[in-house]
Amino acid sequence: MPLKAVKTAKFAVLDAGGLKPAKPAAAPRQAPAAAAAPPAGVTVIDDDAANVVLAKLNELNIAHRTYAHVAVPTVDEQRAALGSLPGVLTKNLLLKDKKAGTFLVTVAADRHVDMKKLPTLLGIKANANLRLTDPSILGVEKGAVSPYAAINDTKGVVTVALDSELVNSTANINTHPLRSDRTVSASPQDVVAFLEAVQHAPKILDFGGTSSAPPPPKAKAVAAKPYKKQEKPVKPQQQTKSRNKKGSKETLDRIVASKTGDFAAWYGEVITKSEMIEYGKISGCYILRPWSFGVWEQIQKALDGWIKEEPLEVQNCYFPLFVTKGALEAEEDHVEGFAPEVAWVTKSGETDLAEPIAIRPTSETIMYPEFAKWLRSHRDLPLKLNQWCSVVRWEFKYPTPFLRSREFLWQEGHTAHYTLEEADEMVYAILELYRRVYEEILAVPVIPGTKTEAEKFAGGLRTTTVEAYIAGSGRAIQGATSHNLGQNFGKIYNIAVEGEGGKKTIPWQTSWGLTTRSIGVMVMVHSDDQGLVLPPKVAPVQVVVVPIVSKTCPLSQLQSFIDQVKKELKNASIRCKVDDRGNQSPGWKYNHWEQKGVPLRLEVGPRDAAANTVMVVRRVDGVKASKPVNGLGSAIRAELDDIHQVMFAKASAARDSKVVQVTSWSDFVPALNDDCLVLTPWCSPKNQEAEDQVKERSREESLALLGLEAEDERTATSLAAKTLCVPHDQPPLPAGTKCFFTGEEATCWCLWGRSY
Ligand code: 87F
Repeated sequence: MPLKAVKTAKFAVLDAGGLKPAKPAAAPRQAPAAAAAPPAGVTVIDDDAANVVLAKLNELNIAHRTYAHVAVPTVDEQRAALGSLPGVLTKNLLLKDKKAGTFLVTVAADRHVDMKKLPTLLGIKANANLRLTDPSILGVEKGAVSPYAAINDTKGVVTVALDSELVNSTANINTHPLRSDRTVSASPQDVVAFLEAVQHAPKILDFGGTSSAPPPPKAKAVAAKPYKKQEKPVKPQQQTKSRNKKGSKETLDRIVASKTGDFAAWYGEVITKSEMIEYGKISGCYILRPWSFGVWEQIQKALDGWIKEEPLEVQNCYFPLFVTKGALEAEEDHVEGFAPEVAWVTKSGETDLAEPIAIRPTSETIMYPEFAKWLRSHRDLPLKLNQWCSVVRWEFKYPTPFLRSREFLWQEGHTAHYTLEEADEMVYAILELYRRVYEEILAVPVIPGTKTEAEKFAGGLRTTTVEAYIAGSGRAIQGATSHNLGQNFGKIYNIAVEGEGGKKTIPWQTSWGLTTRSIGVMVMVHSDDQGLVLPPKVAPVQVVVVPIVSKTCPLSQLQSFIDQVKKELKNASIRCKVDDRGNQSPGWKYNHWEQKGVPLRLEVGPRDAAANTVMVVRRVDGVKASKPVNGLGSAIRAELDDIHQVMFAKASAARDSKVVQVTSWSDFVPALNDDCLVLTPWCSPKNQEAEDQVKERSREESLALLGLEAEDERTATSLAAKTLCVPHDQPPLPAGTKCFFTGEEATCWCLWGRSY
């Protein structure tokens, strides 16, 4: 709903000195609308240096105008004083619930706030008893409350919520800088920037209802270029400075790009600023810092445990990194197509090797000659091996950390069985474990299915896959694969056993792999503009404890209470860390751990210690709740489980809203352009020719819509649709349903999408 601008006409203007010029390096900000002459009875002053809000606005180079007037503790009086000043006046409600905490809710002055719906909107218990509370906790008097007062909440007690209508409007916000005889006019984005800078990044919520004001400019019609996503504004560069204990300024390098604005830039910032990735010296090679390697260790721990236990009983092993030319090239189908990606060692020192040796891109050709030696009798079967290692594939396509790198970590499993059925069982059992890694560990929903002939691993019989969806880019991504290799490799590497009747039998083999790509998928699916959001099962730190220390309450005073909190958590096997660094403020620490995606923050101050409680804040939705220290371990466990569910539900809803069924070609490319995964009735997973045609036609139609001639060959994200899989969970296919492309009788539903 549009907001209503202030209409009446008795206002005062401060001189333009209140509008500080931006420093040359700072991103220019749009100045508030020029003001007319002040009405009688109003004094014009420059910014008051003693006013910490005005000082902060200047420090942040935020363009603003300050208006001086008589004290106007009510909105009506403020409106009467300011008259036709362009912009929106605000209603500011400081509300408290004993358990849920304190909230400052700011909406346009004429906006109705439904108090019944408010708790749910704020993400607290629906029956929370929110009451107006004394504004002295924000260091202001009644009538001077505004979002700017958050600057005085150095303990981070208050959660600020702004109406999305207010934030999305082009109208300036006119509100008090700690005193009711001043009004500051600044853009909504700048009010948000101010709040972020004072460690009170607001919740932006839709309060519904009606109010009227200048509507935001209409977005350009997208019809001309339906596929190109609507441009979203990129956040201006921000750095958060917060006072530390000693009063010095520490700078937190905040994320600048937004997930909806520039997804690729946003991803790059999230993984570097959360300290997951450092760029290596060689293109496509990345350093996994402890924060991402810790995630990988959790993935490893889960999957490694599952494959080792009954009924699978896979054993871990390790094979060499190198492979001879002969072994690598023994299986033509397998290497064909992959050959350009193989990296070779050709020298030792200055001497050429007699024959170059390859660095493993996968280990079939290294392992299977050994299988041939070890497998003699059917009693030697099944053989089930796995190795955790890195592999090298010298890709030509542009690399992306985690998703596509030249060296990556994975596990590769290789098994041999007496019968085809046993091999199939193995393939599906592993696929189910991969589904569980994504859904139960990473909280990422996936679609299990079988690849078409065109997309399967050429060296095998059939390939199964789990496919994930990345809403931020509208693309699908293969999460992991599990292949039934049939007897192909057995024939090539002479693997044969004496069967039950004494007859020579070639075993049926499988191979399967899950890589560090899974970390990239997890980051892309869950993280937000504040940074990483880690699913609790893989977070290297699940709970960070931040002591709220001050001059009157040094750390020593809280130490024994903190030890008690820590013990409770450790006893419940919760990975926790106390951030007791003395050189950073609590606010800085909140932002730092938020950027690193730690699922829960416990704020521990003197009042909490006295009450034997802690304030628990969730990364996923910012919900705060006070919890007793007694029984804290099990309460936090339950909270972590709930966070996992919330993350999975959120990601599932985002994915499900983009899975559509299409039965005719005319709807196909438009659906792709709408970032959808498209389920179509399909003639046959074996019809490679038709599949190629769909790929080509979807590419051509998309290019034509964009007015482009060709795609960059190195892009990892083509415009062409690919088959992702034939999902194992098939919708009903009524007899007589026709293939959406060939018009032949359909045999299955096939899932298509643009993919990584
Ligand atoms: C690149 C160069 C050489 C993929 C390659 O999926 C060979 C290959 O064989 C290659 N890229 N592949 C297919 C890998 C198949 C299979 N290997 C075991 C897996 C899972 C783990």
